[in-house]
Amino acid sequence: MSTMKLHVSDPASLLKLCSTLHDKNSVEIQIKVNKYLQEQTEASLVFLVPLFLESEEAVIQVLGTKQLEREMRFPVTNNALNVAVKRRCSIASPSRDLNRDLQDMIRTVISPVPDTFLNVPVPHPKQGTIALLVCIVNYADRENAEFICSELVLECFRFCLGTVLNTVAYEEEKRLKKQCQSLLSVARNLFSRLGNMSDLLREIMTEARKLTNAERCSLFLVDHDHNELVAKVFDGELSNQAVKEVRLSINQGIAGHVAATGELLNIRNAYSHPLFYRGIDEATGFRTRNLLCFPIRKEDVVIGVAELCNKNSGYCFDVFDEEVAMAFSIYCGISIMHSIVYKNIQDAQLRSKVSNELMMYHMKVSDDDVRRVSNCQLDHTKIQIDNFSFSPRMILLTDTPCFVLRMLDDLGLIQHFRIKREPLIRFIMFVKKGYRDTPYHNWMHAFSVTHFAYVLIKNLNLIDQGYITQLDALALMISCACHDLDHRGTTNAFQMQSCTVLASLYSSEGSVMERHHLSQTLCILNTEHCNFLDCLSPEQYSKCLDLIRDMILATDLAQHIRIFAEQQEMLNDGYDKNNEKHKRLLLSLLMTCSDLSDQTKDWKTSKKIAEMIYEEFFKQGDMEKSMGNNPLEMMDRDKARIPELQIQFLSDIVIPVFQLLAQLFPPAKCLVEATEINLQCWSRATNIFLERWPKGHSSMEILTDPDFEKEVLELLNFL
Ligand code: 7OP
Ligand code: ZN
Repeated sequence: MSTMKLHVSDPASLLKLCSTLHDKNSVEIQIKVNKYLQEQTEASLVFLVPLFLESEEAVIQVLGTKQLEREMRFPVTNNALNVAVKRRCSIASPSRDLNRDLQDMIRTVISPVPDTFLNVPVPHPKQGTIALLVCIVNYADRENAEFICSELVLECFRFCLGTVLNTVAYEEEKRLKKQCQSLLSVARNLFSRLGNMSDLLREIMTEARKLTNAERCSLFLVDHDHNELVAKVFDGELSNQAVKEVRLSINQGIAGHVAATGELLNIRNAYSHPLFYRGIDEATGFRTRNLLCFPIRKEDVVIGVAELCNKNSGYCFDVFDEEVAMAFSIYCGISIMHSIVYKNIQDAQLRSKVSNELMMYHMKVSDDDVRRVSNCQLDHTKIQIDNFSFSPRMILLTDTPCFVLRMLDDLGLIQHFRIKREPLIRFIMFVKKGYRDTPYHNWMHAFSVTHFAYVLIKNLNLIDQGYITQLDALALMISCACHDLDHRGTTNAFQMQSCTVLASLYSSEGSVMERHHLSQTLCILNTEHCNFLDCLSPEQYSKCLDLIRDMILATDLAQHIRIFAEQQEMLNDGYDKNNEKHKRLLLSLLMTCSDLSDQTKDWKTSKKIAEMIYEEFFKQGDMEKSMGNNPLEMMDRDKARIPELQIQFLSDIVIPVFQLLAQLFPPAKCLVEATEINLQCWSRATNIFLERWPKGHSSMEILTDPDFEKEVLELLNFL
């Protein structure tokens, strides 16, 4: 226990010191310790250098009894102090081996700076590392002076080390917390300016100057194509577009070096640095003293360089500034990249808008086309189109716009809403053009669906009986006409599987194609001279668009299957005309019925529709095969047993839908019956089909063989 005995210290003074170390402030504590050690060693100056081992940094806050205006941080690695740390014993070093800054600082307390000073390392009793250094300047000249000083220090810190280290660590934590907070608020500031690149760059420099207390700043972006640096912000002023851009070669000067190496440069004396270019100072009369130049990266690539010039208040940039600059540069990199991405997205959006305008312009429906429809010479009373058994597909393609007009007229909608004919006709003709030439999902399909909705509204007296309003009826008719706009003859599953543009736009919300049909509808509606809905009040207009949205999305069979149970429940509980939810379910049901209405026509139609649908399905199946995917059996021309698939489709989906309709509207029973006849036909067809199939006929050949249709009909007539 002899080590516990004090060799040189005066126990009373040391105890007195210990009893006063209760401040929560490392400066106060260091002043007291320094003062004690100055008295005991009779030195003119004692100061402590606490070490942060993780960061290999030293920090000096107090010289003797004087608190520095600004704490000094520097790396211990390249320093005279490091010798004592490495050797772990007291050592007298020449003062000139100290940092220039530190020498300057000491000069403010003792001038001239003495030649040597004693450096005493204090080890951490548990960790075995050096916790701090004590520097003793001008100590009493006595025998064994160095030994006595070291002993005084070690004995002192045997009691005070914990207090000193803990307060220093506590303040370091506080400093880091503050640094984090200020970086966070910088990040918030930067990230709110992503929409405007020049605004962002200016703000980056303002923040960088604020954080490091620099006098001036410049920012360069790297132009990798030309190996050049482009000056974006000079001295806090955004470079004017009118003034020619300032460009530097990437291997020129300090900024070029930083861009090339990606490493931060902290230059304490600009004029003695070989890379420094005096030309600018000479031209501007500005005097550059010191520089902190750091890279801004996107991942590993340097995309920019920031140059901070002249630390205010006469100091140099220190380790603290370097640290902040590196953290800050990460935010700069992220915000610059995001700003670029944001700009690209905005540009892409604008370009797509412009090209859409161009397309719309060329797709333009001429005034002549519109006039032809509005002056239609057809005798519309000659054919009666308003019954369930009428086949809209027998109407000539060129006459269809006129018939849409006639249906809307007949429902009293044009008159009721005072719809202007010209934009309405133009809208209808745009919609017609918006369909592709696919086997099934083409304009004739949309037209026949629209016709069926018309027959439903008219024959079931939906408006007069208060089931739906005129606005609902209008939205229903528009939805039918538009519900498959720009269909590509492929399913939702196909879009997802082959990662089409449409899938990337809409797959997260489901009903990929239906969302596209809706988007196309709104696009046409917003085209010049097409918005025939501007006669609606704003409330009616937005309600109408909501209805259109719901109804187009309802044409996804997956959506129908989701809400089928709700529709059943609604009809079992009794339909309530005043219930908004009931009305929505009814409108969805009307859409589904209209979309599937082909199957309520005669057998010839049912079979013809199957031909079209399987032609489309098989084309998709072929594409899937060529992409190395396995199509559904239904889409595979070598596997699809069409009659069986039709039986399944009619009995599982179509008949239940029309049964629901007939449950609410008894006159619709005929639709169920007509579909059931087709079901029977497909039943008969199964045998004929299976007979021919093994003989090498493809499923499509069998279906399109005229004898097939006849044979099925004959079998039916036998009944
Ligand atoms: N008749 C039809 C369709 C066969 C009027 C569609 C499907 C689902 C299950 C078959 C099946 C097809 C589907 C409409 C009409 C149109 C139904 C969506 C289809 N006869 N199909 N078919 N459909 O996905 F067993 F392709 F748009
Ligand atoms: Zn459809």
